[in-house]
Amino acid sequence: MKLYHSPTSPYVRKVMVTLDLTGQLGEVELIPGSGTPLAPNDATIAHNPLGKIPCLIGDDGAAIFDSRVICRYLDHRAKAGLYPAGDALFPVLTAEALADGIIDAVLLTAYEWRLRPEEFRYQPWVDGQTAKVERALAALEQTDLVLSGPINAARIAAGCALGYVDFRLADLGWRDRYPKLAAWYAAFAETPAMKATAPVG
Ligand SMILES: N[C@@H](CCC(=O)N[C@@H](CS)C(=O)NCC(=O)O)C(=O)O
Repeated sequence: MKLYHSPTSPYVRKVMVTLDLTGQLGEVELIPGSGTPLAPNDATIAHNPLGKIPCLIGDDGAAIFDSRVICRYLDHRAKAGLYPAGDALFPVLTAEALADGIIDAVLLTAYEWRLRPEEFRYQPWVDGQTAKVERALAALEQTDLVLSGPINAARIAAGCALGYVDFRLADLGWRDRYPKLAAWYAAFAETPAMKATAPVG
């Protein structure tokens, strides 16, 4: 397999942690693929018209994209059980979507200050994205399938989302407001798969 990759993308991190936890890390070649809406990456676009990473080239040579689809493919490929069968699947998918929504809001905020010229920045829009992060963190604080029990895809996504909050919104100070989430994350962030993929920059 090939993975269009960036060391700072939290969506790519979800895939890397899933590869590691399912014993498939040695089966994938990493290819630099990062771009932005203003500076798209041609190599990524050749496989994903949206120009977004992660994008995986699977066993049959076809592109698989969106981190949720890739993580589910890898789980299916390894029969790892990160996505439970039956009715238990849907709370995990919903909690994964909640964590991904945190990443979406933080990424949009980061794009605002990294890509948008200063005279076009609109603070109420940034505040709206930050409010989404806050509400989603409050919901994760109440999400038992993230905080305890067997490992699942939602927990991986939540770990990558919190890592990205710390990376891009270091001043948010979320730990005091969400102590259960903070205690869980303190331990999860120290696991080998998370330590090996921590964003640097
Ligand atoms: N929903 C997608 C989001 C992927 C995404 O937005 N990736 C960013 C990198 S962190 C990207 O490639 N952005 C480039 C762009 O938007 O043009 C997923 O879960 O994979």
